Amino acid sequence: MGQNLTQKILTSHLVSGNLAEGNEIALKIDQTLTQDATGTMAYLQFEAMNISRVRTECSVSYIDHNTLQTGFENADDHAFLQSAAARFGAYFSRPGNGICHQVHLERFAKPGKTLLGSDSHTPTAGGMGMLAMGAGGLDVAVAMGGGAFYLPNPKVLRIWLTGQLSDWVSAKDIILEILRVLSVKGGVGKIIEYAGPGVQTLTVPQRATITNMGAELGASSSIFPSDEQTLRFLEAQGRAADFIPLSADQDASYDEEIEIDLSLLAPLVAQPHSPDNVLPVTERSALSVNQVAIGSCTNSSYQDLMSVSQILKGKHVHPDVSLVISPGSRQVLSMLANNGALTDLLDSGARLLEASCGPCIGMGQSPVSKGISVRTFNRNFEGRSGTQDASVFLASPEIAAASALTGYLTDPRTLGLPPVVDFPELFRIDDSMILPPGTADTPIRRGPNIQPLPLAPALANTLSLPIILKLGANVTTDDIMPAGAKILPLRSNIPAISEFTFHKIDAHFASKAKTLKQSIIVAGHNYGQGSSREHAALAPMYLGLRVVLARSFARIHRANLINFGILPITFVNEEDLTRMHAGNILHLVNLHQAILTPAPFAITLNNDSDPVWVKHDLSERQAKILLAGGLLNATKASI
Ligand code: MIC
Ligand code: SF4
Repeated sequence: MGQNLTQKILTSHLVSGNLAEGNEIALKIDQTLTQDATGTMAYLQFEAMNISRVRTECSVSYIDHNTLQTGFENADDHAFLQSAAARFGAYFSRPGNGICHQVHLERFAKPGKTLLGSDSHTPTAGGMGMLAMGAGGLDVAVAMGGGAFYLPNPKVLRIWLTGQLSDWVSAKDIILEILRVLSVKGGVGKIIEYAGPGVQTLTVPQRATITNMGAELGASSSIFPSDEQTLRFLEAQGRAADFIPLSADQDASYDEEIEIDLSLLAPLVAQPHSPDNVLPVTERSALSVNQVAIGSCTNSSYQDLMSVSQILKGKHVHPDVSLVISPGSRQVLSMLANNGALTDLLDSGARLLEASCGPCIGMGQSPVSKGISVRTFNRNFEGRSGTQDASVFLASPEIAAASALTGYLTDPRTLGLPPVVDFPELFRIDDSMILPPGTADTPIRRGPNIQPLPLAPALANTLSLPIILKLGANVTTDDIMPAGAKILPLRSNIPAISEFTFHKIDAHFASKAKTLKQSIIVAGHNYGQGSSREHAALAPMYLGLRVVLARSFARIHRANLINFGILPITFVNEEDLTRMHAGNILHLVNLHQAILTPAPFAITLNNDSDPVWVKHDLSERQAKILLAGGLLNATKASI
């Protein structure tokens, strides 16, 4: 029996575990990426491991999230990261050079390799035939030090693409359709592999839009084969030498399969407040729009922005719409400037932002109160835009540009002939904003915003924990630890950022948690979906959260909880969640024994005689991490 593409890369990188069984596997990581909002922690953690230089083939530290510099904090982080990259042997992509995923695809991603990034959209590089995964900063720090990356052995879901996209239908519509079918939980525990005759009709940037938003499916990764399109992209980036052909064997098998006929797709939107709340744009086309935001790591490639410029050329943005555009990289921006498309955008009334994450992570451009914002981004969680009562619709660049012109949510097919964008023979290549690694004696610059890392206490054997919050399904890490211009600058200062934990759900959470000293959260399915930010584990740990009891967890957040010494457990009988309320006490006894044994165990709710049966699904490695009080403690103890 042949291998699928995922199995091929897993096999060639397997350090321990067995691909035939459903347990944990460990992989060798070839490349890492970090960004500034998670990178300061990752580099502080790397430093704490006392390893002098990175041991990967290539590690890149990007500055793309916090570039507003509203105070000294962001600038402190940038200086720290620049000096840390130089000292520890990583490349440093300077602020202004672009969004990590876009730049990585352009300049570093290689077919057949593994990439681990401290950002949930790292699978973007799967558009290049790379096995790219998001993780918490600490897991990335371990990988930078040459350590393996552990993950539950994934299932492989094949999405067989047939046909060809119709005019005005784009890669964004493909992934929105998949989200409609599978939901934000549909990819959990899976790697999504694309195959079929439709694949060759998609360029690498289109594929990257699809693999990028695989994160919204909860998938561990998404991957396309490496083929003629891959070679074409690499040649145009002056990197033909990085090409290898790679695809699944003809007789490969898959755990699950679905099929999508590209020619049947129509322009789609994801309605507030979830990326899987998808329907055809025609069903919402009467809706007035206040803001259109084009950019983010999903849709800010040269091809995307050229389409937008052609749609806007010679026309003017509707007077009631604010149109903001953030190019994905300096390469994209300079090509638009060079060929005149930037002038078309500016003449239409578009407001140009830096090549960075910007509004996607609430760094400016919050919509008007109760505003409708159409964004080409990947997440529309409530409040993420910075305006709590705004409604964010996710859509293709074509829908976004059309809506900016008309002032209402618009089916681009009403505009007539579609844009025609030639694939560049050669992109503009200028790596001068990527600083090569420096020498090991480079001094680290550490401003007052860089605070030492708090460590978790070892897991106690007996715990009586008050339920501090009872939550529903699909709680996001944006709910747990919001981002935005006010909070993001505090990412390297856990005592300061912890004050904002669950702020939008309960403004008094931090003070309550401090009064209780120790606590537990109970929740529904898919707890911790979304961003990889480990602050959503670190800050609650700092405030005394010891256990989360949920119906199920999102992969990255569950790993982050374990890494920071918080025990994630699930219900044997999901209905038991209905028995619990905030303020109740959960008693856990003989925990050490319980987590070292695979069997379910009983805990007590208040003084109820009827116990609550729970399970932990921890590997032995993870149980030991918890017993040590988190991965950093465990790693230190083993050095
Ligand atoms: C996001 O899109 O939510 C982020 C900001 O890129 C995060 C990382 C972070 O919170 O720093 C992600 O996706 O992992
Ligand atoms: Fe940046 Fe948004 Fe992409 Fe996250 S999803 S990396 S904030 S552009």
